[in-house]
Amino acid sequence: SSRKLESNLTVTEKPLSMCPDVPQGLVGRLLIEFNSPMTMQKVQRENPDVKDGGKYTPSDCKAKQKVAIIIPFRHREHHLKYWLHYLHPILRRQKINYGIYVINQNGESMFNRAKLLNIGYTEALKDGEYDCFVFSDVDLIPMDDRNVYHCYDQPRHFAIAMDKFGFRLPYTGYFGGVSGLSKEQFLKINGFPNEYWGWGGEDDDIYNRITLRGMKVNRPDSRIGKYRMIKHERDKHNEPNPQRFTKIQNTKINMLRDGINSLKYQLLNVSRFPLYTNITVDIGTPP
Ligand code: UDH
Repeated sequence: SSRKLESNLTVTEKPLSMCPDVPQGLVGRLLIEFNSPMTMQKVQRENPDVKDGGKYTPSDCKAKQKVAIIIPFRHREHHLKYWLHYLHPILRRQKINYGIYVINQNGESMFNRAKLLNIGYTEALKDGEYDCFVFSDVDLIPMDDRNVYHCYDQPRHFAIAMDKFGFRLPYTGYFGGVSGLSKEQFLKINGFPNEYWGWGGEDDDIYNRITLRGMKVNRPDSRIGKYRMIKHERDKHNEPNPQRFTKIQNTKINMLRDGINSLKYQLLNVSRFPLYTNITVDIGTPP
């Protein structure tokens, strides 16, 4: 009946307005420490509004972007607990519509950070209509929530002032730690290189790709871009790559064939945990 229709219309919720460019409710500078004991159970209790697989959507406004946060990973469970403990509340205050993807390299062969990030991009898109990708090391925590984890007009470098580098950019072309590219920006550079095995160089290669395609890295103010890194020793099977210096000389040629257009891996497992989605992959071994 029309009465019924009328009452149905009254309960229809009015559409949410867009989230403001500068989110309300940010607190600014944060106290970050890694001494207090941390358990996954505790972090889960702290974040009841996060949905299975580590998904969150602001409830009081409509976010402009959908952001996949990609973490390259192997044997860093202890760091992941702190990362989730600090980042979920920050991202919530930033009014980000997001999902967390931990890309776990199976086995003990040489680590390959950039290839894991390419896999994160690919797998996240199978799971949701993401238009922005934030790539974060598992041991880096922003010290200020005004460092907003979404995408910008140009590729964004977030981790510009880490404690281990004396809170300064180590060199002008540094693009390591935490970065963010829109889907369009990522595809414009053919994604990231798959051929950097072991530590180093892959972030410089990404920086080269960005500038070679006429884009310019965008950064926050240095007071806002401060980070704490969880102290750790060098991991096994991630030794410095001696080829990195020559490889970054050849980005211009190599980026045409090595990237998201040449990515090959084997998907082993996808698990949705309460605070993140774990994706375990076999990425092969260096040639
Ligand atoms: N990562 C892992 N597992 C590994 C290696 C790397 O999860 O075995 C991931 C993790 O997200 C890490 C990121 O890749 O944050 C970058 O690797 P890294 O932390 O080894 O690189 P970073 O430059 O440290 O931060 C280099 C070793 C410093 C040794 C200092 C000893 N005092």
